[in-house]
Amino acid sequence: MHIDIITVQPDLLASPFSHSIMKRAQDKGLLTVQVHHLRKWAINEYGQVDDYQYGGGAGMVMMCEPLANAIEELSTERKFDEIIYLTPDGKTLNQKTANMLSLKQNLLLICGHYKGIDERIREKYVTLEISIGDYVLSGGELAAAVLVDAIGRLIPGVLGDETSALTDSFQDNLLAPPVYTRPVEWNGMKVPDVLMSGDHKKIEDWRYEQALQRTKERRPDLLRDH
Ligand code: 6GU
Repeated sequence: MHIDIITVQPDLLASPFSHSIMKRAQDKGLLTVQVHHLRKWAINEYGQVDDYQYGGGAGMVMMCEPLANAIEELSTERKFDEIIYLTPDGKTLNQKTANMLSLKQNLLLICGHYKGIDERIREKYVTLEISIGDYVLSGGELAAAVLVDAIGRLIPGVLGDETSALTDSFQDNLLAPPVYTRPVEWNGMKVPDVLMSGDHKKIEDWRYEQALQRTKERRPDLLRDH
């Protein structure tokens, strides 16, 4: 998979993809991420990419021309499966959307800043609008980093243990069960006996029950779709 990201704050996206699982995905050649500074497509020598909004009001709007030129140029290099705009008024990201996007070849992410991007760019180019939750960030960059991480680890072959993404929280609209490691007793608290029984069927049943219980208590809303 190749992911292009258009931003006015490339520094914010310099390091998140060079660690851990994201690094492994790139080292294995399964994921490449390219960050593009929108200034490259600025309309004048001052590097202008935003302007005042029609109708008045505080806050700048990212202009059509630089964005359109960036999108058009990158589209000559790659055929994008989705052009995604990160915005608080987009569809809230969930595991189902991450799964769907992890099977694509080429994605283009557009990070909004200030008051966002001119509506006409959304109309003409954007195929999917994503928010990462009901709170406001200063820009789309951290949301883009979250999205790339959520997608990247799901790309077939990225995770060493192929089954481990399948047992993540949310993968079946269930939260993950509790986990334990050594020592068997710590601060008077013991690891549940069943986990040391060696009975794989019993362990699997226990984990499922725990996951169900935890989801009922913490996220009953998820059980509707389970
Ligand atoms: Cl995608 N962008 C911004 N600016 N804020 C957000 C968001 C995105 N998702 C949640 N809050």
